[in-house]
Formats: sequence, structure tokens, C-alpha cells
Amino acid sequence: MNLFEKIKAGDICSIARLISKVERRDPEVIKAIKEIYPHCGNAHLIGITGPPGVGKSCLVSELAGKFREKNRTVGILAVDPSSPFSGGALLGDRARMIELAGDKDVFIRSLASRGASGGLSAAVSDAADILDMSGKDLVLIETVGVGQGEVDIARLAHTVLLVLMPGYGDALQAMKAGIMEIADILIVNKADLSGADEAVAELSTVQGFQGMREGQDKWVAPIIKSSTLDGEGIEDIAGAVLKHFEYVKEQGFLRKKNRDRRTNQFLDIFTQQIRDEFMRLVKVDAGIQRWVDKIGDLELDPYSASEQVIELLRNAREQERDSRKRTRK
Ligand SMILES: Nc1nc2c(ncn2[C@@H]2O[C@H](COP(=O)(O)OP(=O)(O)OP(=O)(O)O)[C@@H](O)[C@H]2O)c(=O)[nH]1
Ligand SMILES: [Mg+2]
Repeated sequence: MNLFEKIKAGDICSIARLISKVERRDPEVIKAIKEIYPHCGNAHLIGITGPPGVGKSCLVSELAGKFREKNRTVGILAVDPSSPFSGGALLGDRARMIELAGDKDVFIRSLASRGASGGLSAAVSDAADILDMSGKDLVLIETVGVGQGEVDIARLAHTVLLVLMPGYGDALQAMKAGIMEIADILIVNKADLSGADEAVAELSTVQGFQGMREGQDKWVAPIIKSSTLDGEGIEDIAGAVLKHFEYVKEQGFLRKKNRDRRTNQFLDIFTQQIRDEFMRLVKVDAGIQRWVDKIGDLELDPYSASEQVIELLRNAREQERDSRKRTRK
């Protein structure tokens, strides 16, 4: 079996090896992704985001356990975890994690921005594709922070869970607009602590912002209280996650979400490759080097310079169209 076949069969070592390459942005990965791409699109991608320390990782492991009870296979990606980890310690040294660690239908990995020169966003997207192709029904992606992170989880995930905890009312007021736009399910974790009901009340007051959600105004994000200590709310969250995916599919949003994600992915790759190619050309072409120097010497402003290049592309496209017309005649 080659690497591709092994991953498709869910072989944990092969998945891990390829994701490591993805993390390093190893050029070999591009070849693998090209091969994998047509086989993606079956997994439900779930983003779990929220401020540091609210219990996202604990929640992810509880949810993974819950989905396993429902016989779903699970992939877990923790993006740039604030605390270092090794193996199972990633999601806390908890009984649930140890249980998951021995399960071949669960794959757990963290991705760090260290050394990811092509951007962490690209690595996360590729890693999600690999897990998707390996046959994972659900891919849980934990990211810290909302909106300010390098990884735009709302673009990638089909369902976004925003996790808060009692005492986050002030933080919420500050970020409410942005949050309410991306969250499909709102969670007040650590409900075993005091102040959970107040946090829920606070959240419901800002839920009016839901109306701003483009094309999805019928879905009102449920607010769920949870505690990973006693398991409160976990079943409800798992149920809401699956219900949201059904909703997204029924309303025809799934296709749109996937198309938007892929368009953005293409644009990211395209701009990166244009940059790389341009920097390569500058090194080998003295004419281009002189042209770039003009920008530095204030003889040419960067806006006009960019417009000149776009004009070149446009002309090339027209020329090609003309020559195609001529060959048809
Ligand atoms: N009381 C209480 N503590 C919890 C609960 N869930 C998690 N914790 C604790 O909160 C702390 C942080 O939990 P994590 O799951 O690591 O939180 P996180 O949001 O993933 O943290 P970062 O990844 O560092 O942003 C740990 O000490 C957990 O034991 C809960 O439901 N109740
Ligand atoms: Mg965490």
C-alpha cells in the first residue's frame, strides 16, 4: 500500500507522518494534497474556539468520547495550544483522554505555528483534509481566541462552538458583534462554578446580533451550560452539533460554505505562490530588479506598480483569447 492508500485506510502512523509534513510545509505535501483533494468533503468540520483556559480542550475530549459512543469516528486538531504537550497530555491527563488514546478511530494532533512558514491557516486546512480523507466523520478543531487568531476558524469549520465560562461577561461585551456572527453554538462551560446563569443571561441579551448572520438567519445559536467535571450539557452539545450540520445541509448552506472555504484557500495559495515566484524572478532578472528598485527610490509608487503587473496579466489574457479565436476560425 502506498501512503495515500494507507491514509485512506485510516492508518494512524501514515496520517501522523503526513500531518507532520503539513506542519513543516514540506513541499512533498503539495503532491499528496493534490492526490487527496478529490476524496475530501465527507467530514463534518467543527471549530471549538474561545478565550484561553475556559475548558476547550476538556470539552473537546468529552465531546469526542460522546461521538464515539454514537459510533462516529473522530479527528482532533488543537491549533497552537498555549501550553506545550506531549501525546495524550494535549487534552489533559484525564480518564477520558486515556480512553480515547487507545481508540484507533480517534486521531489527536496539535499543530504549532512554529516553523510553519506558509501560514498556520494553510496547515490546519490541509490537516483537516487529511483527516477527512482518512474517513473521520467529525474533525474537531480547537483554536484559541476569536477573530484575532491566525486561523480563521469560521472560514474553515461547518459548525463553530464558542466556549465561555462564568465571569466572561465583560470580555463578551467587548467582542460580542464579531463573536455572534461566527458562533453556531454558545457554551458556558464550568457551569459547576457560580455565575453560570448570569453568563447565560448575558449571552441571551446579545443574541440579537444573530440577525447579522448572512444567509443563515433561521438558525438561532443555542446557549448550553456545560461542565466537563460532571458531564453536564455534553450530550446536549453533541446533539446541537449534529443538528446544526443537518440544518446546514438541508438549507443548502453546506455547498456554499465549502465553496467559500475553497475559494479562500485558493486565493491564499495563489497569493503565496505569486509572491514566491516574484521573489524568485527578482533574484534572477536584472530588469525586474531595476523596476523594483524604482519603488524603493520613490520613482514608482507601489499602487501603480501593482496596477502595472495586473495590466500585464490582463493583456496576456486578452492576447490568449484572441489567439484562441483565431485558431477556431
Ligand atoms: N471547574 C471546572 N473546571 C474546568 C472545567 N473544564 C475545564 N476545567 C479546568 O480548566 C482548566 C483549563 O482547561 P482546558 O481544557 O485546558 O482549557 P482550554 O480552553 O483548552 O485552555 P487553552 O487551550 O490553554 O486556551 C483546567 O485546569 C481544567 O481542569 C469545568 O467544566 N469545570
Ligand atoms: Mg486547550
